[in-house]
Amino acid sequence: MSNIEQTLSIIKPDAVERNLIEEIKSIFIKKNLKIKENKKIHITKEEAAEFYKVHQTKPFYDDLCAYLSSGPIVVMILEGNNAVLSNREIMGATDPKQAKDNTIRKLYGISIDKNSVHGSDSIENAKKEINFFFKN
Ligand code: IDP
Ligand code: MG
Repeated sequence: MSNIEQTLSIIKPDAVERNLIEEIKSIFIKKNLKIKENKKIHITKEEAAEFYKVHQTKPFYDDLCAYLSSGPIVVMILEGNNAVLSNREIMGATDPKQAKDNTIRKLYGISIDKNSVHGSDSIENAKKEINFFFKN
């Protein structure tokens, strides 16, 4: 049975800087996730802090917010069967060193912080994150 969901994906500054936008998009498309919305933006550190506020108690929070706002990013709504989990599988583990072969983070991630992509971790967070970037 199909279970069509939407999730939020971000191509992070390290990947945009290395001109990996089209490669990464083509991986989602090959794996049957449609790119429903897509925009290249450069957010402020304050916006990054709002987006990542679930991590505000973590020791890496400040660096994380500085990083996400350090250069252009591409934010996308991906849609497809079990899109939230499917995107997480396509991305691979947070730390590229732990990520499985052929995942985006294994292929392109540089380090645990410069790990090339973000993906929502639940349906509820996907809704919040989509709304954060694509509210009208
Ligand atoms: P996720 O991106 O795989 O969902 P989260 O645990 O939600 O991973 O962490 C959000 C982001 O924070 C990660 O993608 C990574 O860039 C960064 N991060 C996570 N853990 C660490 C760490 O231990 N040191 C530095 N950065 C980290
Ligand atoms: Mg996360």
